[in-house]
Amino acid sequence: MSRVFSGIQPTGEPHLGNLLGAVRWWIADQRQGDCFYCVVDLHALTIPGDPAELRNGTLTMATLLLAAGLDPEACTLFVQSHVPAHTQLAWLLECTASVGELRRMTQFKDKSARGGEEAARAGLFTYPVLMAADILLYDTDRVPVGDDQRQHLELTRDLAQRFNSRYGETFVVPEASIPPAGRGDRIMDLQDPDKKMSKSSESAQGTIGLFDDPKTIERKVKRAVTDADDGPDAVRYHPATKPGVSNLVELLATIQGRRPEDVAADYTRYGALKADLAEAIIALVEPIQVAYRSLASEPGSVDAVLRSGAKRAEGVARATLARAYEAVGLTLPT
Ligand code: ATP
Ligand code: LTN
Repeated sequence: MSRVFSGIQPTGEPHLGNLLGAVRWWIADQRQGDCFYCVVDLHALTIPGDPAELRNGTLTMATLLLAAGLDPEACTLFVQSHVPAHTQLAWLLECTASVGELRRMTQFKDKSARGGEEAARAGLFTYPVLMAADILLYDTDRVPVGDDQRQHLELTRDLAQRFNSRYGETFVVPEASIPPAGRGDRIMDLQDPDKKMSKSSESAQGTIGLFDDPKTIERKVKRAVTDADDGPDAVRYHPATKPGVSNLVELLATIQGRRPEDVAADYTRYGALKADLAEAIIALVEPIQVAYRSLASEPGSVDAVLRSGAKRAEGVARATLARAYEAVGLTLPT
């Protein structure tokens, strides 16, 4: 059985991009492989945030993942900070990565641009190394993520290969598993279709939150940016020249499991496309919200899932860490 690992940050409102680009694939994988899914709370500390929000966000995210369809009988769901091996391996990998290659990470450039690199947290710079540690600890074969994580996965592979050639075979070299282009790999912001839909963006109107109510979803979809021309053949799938409408077509196609070109052929004007899209999104998120409310009414059960998840994760992670310690010449306490 192949080993699958992926992670999601607990801060900010989870959105449609997270569901279509990642979580939906996690659910589909959970009975095909031996899957570990992680709420990466340590990664959330790389940007400013409120402790109470992080605390609540971690439980909210775990509850939402279960509500969306993760089955704790079929996969291992846990919180990153509950398994200390993640930060322990991260140090060995920081001593494997170079400053130059971390500098090339576009997510660091984007996220540090706001407040300036000088003020950015050092943890934001080393973020991808902790992510590599997450993945490599579990002898992971496959990592289901959205397209924005491609570069981090390449780095993870480079670090695994470098470590193996320096110290001897220690890590499995993982593959990224990204949805096919146009099938949820990169959902764009509805107000700014050149930017990806993101938890940390300021564009609340451009992001469809998984907790949004039907009215809000309708409004956001209706106001989504398209282009000026709304003639009889305005609906076309052409991301390069019509990014706004192509994103809407792609969303509907992804939800319906069809090709974007086929969906575009069903419509002429924007209005009908937007109405059908809003309806499809509501039908997708409503059952998740219902399940969420029911799970949230008994938080003790989610805690129990996380506790047993951490226990199982710990067993696997500790063995890999011991191998890596041994390989670099650290002595393990007996
Ligand atoms: P942030 O904006 O704070 O970086 P995020 O919205 O990217 O957050 P993450 O927790 O970093 O969310 O990502 C969880 C998963 O969702 C990752 O696999 C990521 O690739 C995927 N993902 C995030 N945004 C999108 C998107 N717009 N389209 C497709 N997949 C996405
Ligand atoms: N960096 C990812 C979140 C993340 C992750 C991981 C994804 C942290 N560790 C391990 C896959 C595997 C993000 O920002 N989306």
